[in-house]
Amino acid sequence: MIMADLDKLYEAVLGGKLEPAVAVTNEAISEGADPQSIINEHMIPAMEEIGKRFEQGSAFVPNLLMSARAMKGCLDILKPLMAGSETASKGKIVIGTVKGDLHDIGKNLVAAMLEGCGFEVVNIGVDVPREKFVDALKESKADILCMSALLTTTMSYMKDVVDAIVESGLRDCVKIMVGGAPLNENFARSIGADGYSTNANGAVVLAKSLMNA
Ligand code: B12
Repeated sequence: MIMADLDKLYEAVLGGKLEPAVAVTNEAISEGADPQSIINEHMIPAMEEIGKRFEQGSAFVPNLLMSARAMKGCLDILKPLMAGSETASKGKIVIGTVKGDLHDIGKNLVAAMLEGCGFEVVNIGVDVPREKFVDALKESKADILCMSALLTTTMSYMKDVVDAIVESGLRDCVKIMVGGAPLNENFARSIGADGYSTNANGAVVLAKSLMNA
């Protein structure tokens, strides 16, 4: 029985209040709450709401940053609890947000879920140029590359990265997955990616199917 008031977690992430968000998360975890449900049912809806308010002009960049900080604080607690739930590695994945783009909440969530579901994940951060993606793939010998973009102005850079991978001769050794709010299936296909998903759960399903393909 979960006694922790998870509505307060929603309010804390929405209000950008790190300490209360972390406190409710810790309480819920100690009572046996499922990390994935905490993220999907309380934290993501709060980020969606702050995004909506930002679009409507009733929230501003500092609000977004505070909410992002609260979300990250909770994710740091939940991530280790999701990892290692399955033992043998399902495959190796390099993940990064493309050049010019600093959004990393969604990417980190995808990375955490993939890790939690048995993939080995190399997270190479944000604002990643094409050479760095190629180098990371060479170094890690990853099976899958995941790219994230949250801006309409940066999503086109994904094509540059795909081209760089083709030029480096690695295209046949790696599957490419893309995601981020402004993307869609058609865009993913048009840049030559192997798959697209709108969310972190879908990313896991897709990665598993690409590994079996
Ligand atoms: C938080 C936020 C910020 C924070 C980011 C903090 C951080 N550390 O990430 C800060 C304040 C820094 C920020 C800055 C900016 N932002 Co901003 N930001 C957002 C906001 C509100 C939420 C994004 C988020 O975290 N969502 C929650 C996560 C969980 O969802 P997600 O990222 O979509 O990820 C999910 C899926 O997309 C998918 N996914 C994501 N990546 C991948 C990868 C793969 C491989 C797969 C399969 C799936 C997948 O799975 C994820 C989990 O389910 C959005 C609004 C929105 N509704 O999206 C605006 C938004 C993206 N930002 C926007 C803008 C304009 C900016 C700024 C230009 C603002 C400014 N004037 O300074 C700057 C740009 C900075 C830069 N160069 O990147 C616009 C973009 C508009 C556009 N069409 O391009 C948006 C849409 C807001 C708006 N409506 O105006 N932002």
